[in-house]
Amino acid sequence: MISELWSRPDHFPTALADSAEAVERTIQRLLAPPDGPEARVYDAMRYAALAPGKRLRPFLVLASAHLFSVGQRAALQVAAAIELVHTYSLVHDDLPAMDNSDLRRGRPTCHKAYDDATAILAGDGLLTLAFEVLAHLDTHGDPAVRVELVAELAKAAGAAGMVGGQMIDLLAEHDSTALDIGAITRLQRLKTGALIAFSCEAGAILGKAAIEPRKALIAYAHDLGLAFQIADDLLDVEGNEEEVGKSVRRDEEAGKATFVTILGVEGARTQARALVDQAAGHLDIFGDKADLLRQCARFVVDRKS
Ligand code: GRG
Repeated sequence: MISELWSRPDHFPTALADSAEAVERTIQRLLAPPDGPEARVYDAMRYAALAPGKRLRPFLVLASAHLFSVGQRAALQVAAAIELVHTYSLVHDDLPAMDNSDLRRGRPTCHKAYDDATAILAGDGLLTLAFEVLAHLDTHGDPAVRVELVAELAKAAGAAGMVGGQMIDLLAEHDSTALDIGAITRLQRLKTGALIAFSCEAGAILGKAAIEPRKALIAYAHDLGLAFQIADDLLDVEGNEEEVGKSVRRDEEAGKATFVTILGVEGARTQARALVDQAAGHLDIFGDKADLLRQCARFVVDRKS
């Protein structure tokens, strides 16, 4: 049972820490380095994936799977897979050809610690491993469930999701008037929201849930994803590098249109809080069992990193 992972199943910060520990153990197992010179790419993959991240997406997988009483091993496989894809996106986003960042998760970025080519390969290795994990028998006994997980994650991570969002973002760079609020919302739904939505839906896929609870989780995830992005934009303006663990003021330097440039700091904060309330409202059908997901929505906008 997933709830056995949580030493305090009613307390979000502890549940997040317990989930993170379990998912890190799973990633350690999945990334056991081989003998031979290819070990270097495993080192770089481990460096990036085991760096201290919040493990928010894995938490969403575990908490959504908990709603449908999914087994712990299956949920941890999917939780690790989503974290591998997320980490790949960070490694590639930090490269000189994209965001050109030196700091990630409080450490030198993967290409700074290794080199550009190794970082590209590490990202490729993380992305492809995620699909190997989803296709593994440990993830679910029913091959139809495994195929659905593979197809949904591919959609969320690919050109119809995160990659597409990143493309729009790169095209709009250096032009703060290129995107209006509708266009920014769409861009972020793709770039950040699609993986968050998959994380929430994954529990329903694993649990072979009915359409109604599945729709409720997708609606929750959409509001949560936007609130998360607004909070990220606020951190870029208000946070400090040490606490946030990555370079800040990058949006301003790049002259980027963000929720904050359009809504202002206070407007963005108000919008993020309204989205959190709306997100929590979608969970009513799950009763108390969704309390951690409700607390998670608050955390997403109150976080400092
Ligand atoms: C390179 C295909 C490709 C996509 C990159 C996700 C992404 C797209 C870029 C990351 C840049 C960025 C700062 C996006 C804003 C939202 C976001 C994904 C923040 C990082 O996620 P957190 O806060 O990070 O969950 P941790 O380190 O805690 O896992």
